[in-house]
Amino acid sequence: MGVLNVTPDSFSDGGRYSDLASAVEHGISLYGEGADIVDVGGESTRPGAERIDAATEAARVVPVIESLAAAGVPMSIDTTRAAVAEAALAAGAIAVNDVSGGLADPSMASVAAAAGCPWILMHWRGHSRDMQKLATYRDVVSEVRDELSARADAAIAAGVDAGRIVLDPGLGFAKQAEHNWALSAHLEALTGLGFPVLFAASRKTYLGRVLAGPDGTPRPPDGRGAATLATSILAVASGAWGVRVHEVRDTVDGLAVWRATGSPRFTKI
Ligand code: PMM
Repeated sequence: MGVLNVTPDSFSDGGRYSDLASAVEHGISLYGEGADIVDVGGESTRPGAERIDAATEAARVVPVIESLAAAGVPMSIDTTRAAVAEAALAAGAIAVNDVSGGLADPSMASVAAAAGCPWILMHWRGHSRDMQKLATYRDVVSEVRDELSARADAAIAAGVDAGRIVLDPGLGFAKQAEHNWALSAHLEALTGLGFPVLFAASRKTYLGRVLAGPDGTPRPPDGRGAATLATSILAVASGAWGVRVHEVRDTVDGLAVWRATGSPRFTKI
């Protein structure tokens, strides 16, 4: 999954693709580099981000989705809002990526159920402005597993086909670095729930911290590509179904090497 943020303020690519032409060009290039799906988002979810309204969010993503659909690019819509998801699906998106796991907007489940599309449910405890205050766990692996399992149950109860659900640990969302690492090391707790698992570590701050220089300053997002690739390969080798990344070409190359070891585990949903 290639990342296309049509936002002025995302943590690593904010502002780069906020006009229609550059967003469409980048989406086409991610697909050309081998992304199976391009994830289009119009609202930044970086820690501390303030919310925008639904009309602004839809106005950012819908024209991009229309153009990319016309170019034959498969897309998911990265949104927590049912109205934005509905508009994006009508414009040509084929899946919903909901970082709130259906919690932010009670209408999202009925949109996903009616569309019959894949729905990515990410582990989430609250909106970006104050989510890091919610990063308290006794045992992060079992708590994230149980909270995600509850979200999947709620989706199925609302009429979503279980075969269309994808789970995501939500790295960096109400998580400290040690929580992200624990989840990465115990991905089997999530894959064991029986749903495909999406792993989305790309360029996140906890990788920058591992790569910090002697003064402790985290490596900036543009310098986190190799670390991202390492996490992606480890995740796929641990059973992840997909990886959400900014750098598609390197990821495709890394996965080709992994696949050459004879352990193909890719399935389409
Ligand atoms: N992270 C971001 C945005 N969308 N979606 C899923 N499913 N999982 C994530 O971890 C996730 C996401 C924030 O990162 P970005 O600024 O690189 O998009």
